[in-house]
Amino acid sequence: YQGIETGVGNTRYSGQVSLTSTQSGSSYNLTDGTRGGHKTYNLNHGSSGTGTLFSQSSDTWGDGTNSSAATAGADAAYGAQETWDFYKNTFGRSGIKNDGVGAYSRTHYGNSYVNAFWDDSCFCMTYGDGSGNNDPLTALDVAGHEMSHGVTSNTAGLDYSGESGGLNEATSDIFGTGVEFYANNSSDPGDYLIGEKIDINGDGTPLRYMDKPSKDGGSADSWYSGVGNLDVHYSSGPANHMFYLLSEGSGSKVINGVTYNSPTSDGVAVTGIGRDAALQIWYKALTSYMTSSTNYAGARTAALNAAAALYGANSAQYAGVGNAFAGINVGS
Ligand code: ASN
Ligand code: ZN
Ligand code: CA
Repeated sequence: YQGIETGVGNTRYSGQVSLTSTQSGSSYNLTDGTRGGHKTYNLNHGSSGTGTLFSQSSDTWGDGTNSSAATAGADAAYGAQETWDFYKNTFGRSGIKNDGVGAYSRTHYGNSYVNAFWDDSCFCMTYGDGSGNNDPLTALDVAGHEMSHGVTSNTAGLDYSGESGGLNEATSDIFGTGVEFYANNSSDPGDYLIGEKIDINGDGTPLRYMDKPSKDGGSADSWYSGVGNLDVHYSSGPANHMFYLLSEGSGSKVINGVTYNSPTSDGVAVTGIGRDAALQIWYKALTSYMTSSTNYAGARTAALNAAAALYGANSAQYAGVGNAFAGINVGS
């Protein structure tokens, strides 16, 4: 017997979730036959190949702690599932290449590896276990961020350096955040913070802040000539900030219990158009108008073109894009 099943994941970061698994004879494995056959593997601290597909005799995965290797598997499988569903149900995109084919995830990479990454050459996701193998990098926004690198590679192909590199990184933060809000998980509710669950700084602070990116100590809040010389995880700041302003507007706001305070570069207040419209505009800009060399000025034109195509050139959404870019010192 072989068939698609609904199992239970006891995750580290997202509580108890349902996971699509596969039954094969008397065992179950983490293959998601409803999402392009996405598979989740255990590298068991190796750093090459795939390791082994998570397989066991029960369809309950992990115990919510690191003492079960399958806990990270459950988080990774959940992240892949929610990322697939976000792209499918928000944009009608079927998988990273929009061809209905799933990727695969590898967990427990190396030892104390404090990163996660998408690799175009294997078409796969890899997660480290974090410092002291204690904080696996398997949170929902990280999963969505990394797999969105695959979407960018297969669409605009934004070069991973200079201003286009910052736009590439911001695109992953924007859609990773989109995945987190989409999942609507009570253990990991949507926010405009990146990596708030993985404690990468060891003091409980997130890796990045979209409302005011400079809070991370390295990111730029607004565009300036030379912003492209920053590391791409810092030159992403202005675009993350633009996306926050476009979604929620400037000033102070509490969302799901988190307080944001977003300034504009020119002090002119900006009104948000809502996250759903902002996501549609950024996705259309990425997939229809941006190219590998798009810079911040080009991103503004791409987003304006996208807003005009989706909502019309006289729409509040079109005006909102212009205002949000003005708020990061791009355009007027
Ligand atoms: N986590 C890093 C990132 O997505 C790893 C990388 O691929 N540069 O930016
Ligand atoms: Zn990235
Ligand atoms: Ca987040």
